[in-house]
Amino acid sequence: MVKHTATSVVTIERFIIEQERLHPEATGELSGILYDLALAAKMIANKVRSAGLADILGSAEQENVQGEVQQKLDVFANETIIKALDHGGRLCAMASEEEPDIIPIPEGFKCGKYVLLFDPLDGSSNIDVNVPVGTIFSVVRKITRGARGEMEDLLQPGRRQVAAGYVIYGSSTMLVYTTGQGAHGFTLDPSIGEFLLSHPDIKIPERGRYLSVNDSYENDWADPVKQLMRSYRGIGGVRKPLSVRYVGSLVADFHRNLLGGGVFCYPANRRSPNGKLRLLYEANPLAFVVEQAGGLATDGKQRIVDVNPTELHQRTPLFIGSRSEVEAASAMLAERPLTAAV
Ligand code: P6P
Repeated sequence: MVKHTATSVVTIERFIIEQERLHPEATGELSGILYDLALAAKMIANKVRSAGLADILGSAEQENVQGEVQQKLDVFANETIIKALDHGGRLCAMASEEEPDIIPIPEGFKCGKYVLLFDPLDGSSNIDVNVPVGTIFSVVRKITRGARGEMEDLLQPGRRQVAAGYVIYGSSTMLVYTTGQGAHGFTLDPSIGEFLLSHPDIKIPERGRYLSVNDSYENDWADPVKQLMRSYRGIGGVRKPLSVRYVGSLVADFHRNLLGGGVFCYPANRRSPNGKLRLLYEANPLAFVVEQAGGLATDGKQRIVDVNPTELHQRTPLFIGSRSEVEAASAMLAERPLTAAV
């Protein structure tokens, strides 16, 4: 494997090929999925970039000045990803935050050996106020016998992921992904329409700087969670206080903590007894990325990637980021029930 630095001019396509060559048995199908995701990301980035101008904000099905029906951005993102990947012959099924059930490969298209699960545009309510949003994706292998994907292929624990990552549509557009050989970041150069390697082999700082949590739910948290948040804030003098940074957009909060060190927490609370974030296409892929970067992700009782899914859109409490802070969460929460405050 060529050792790249941030000054190497390496496109994501070239990097994917180099990683594929580490696996002589590779067929190129997983590489093809990553190419197609990068293409979809460029198309979504283009739309997000001009959203404020194209009267595309806010509610769906508005007619713009040309009388065209405007799609909501998350509908656009969802359809862009499906159309970019449904005919490549590498997938046997997909699942999306935007779709209630399994997304089959259209009749007439070849089915492949992988499954793609994704959140096409997480945090899309933030677009209207120009806050960064993101796409999150997870790839697992098909485990059932037939050609077409089944729900069982979708409901796999995160440790079975073969690839995962996210795109952040922020001051620049970045794609961060892993195939189990480190976590790597690529920044879109809009002048040439290429994702270029900008963050090779990302490593999250062992100790965090930032705490990302919405503490308006504090009254609804279980006592151990309240105690954990106090310790993160340095109350009791056990830990150095973390700076609170909460954007309210998961990918933006996660990405800042990945690069700068920190912990993102979305605990269970009385109103959301299983937390708010989705296991299969939000927590699992980010957990794969953060573990590859040397961090951790837990639901308070176990590694996120060890949770056995039972439903496609199931939610999970999430504590994810720097090793020191997530280990503190596991230590403080694991012994005691995390049912919300009674
Ligand atoms: P709250 C956005 O709606 C989202 O799904 C994530 O991107 C974000 O981290 C979370 O919800 C914010 O939730 O309850 O703090 O507004």
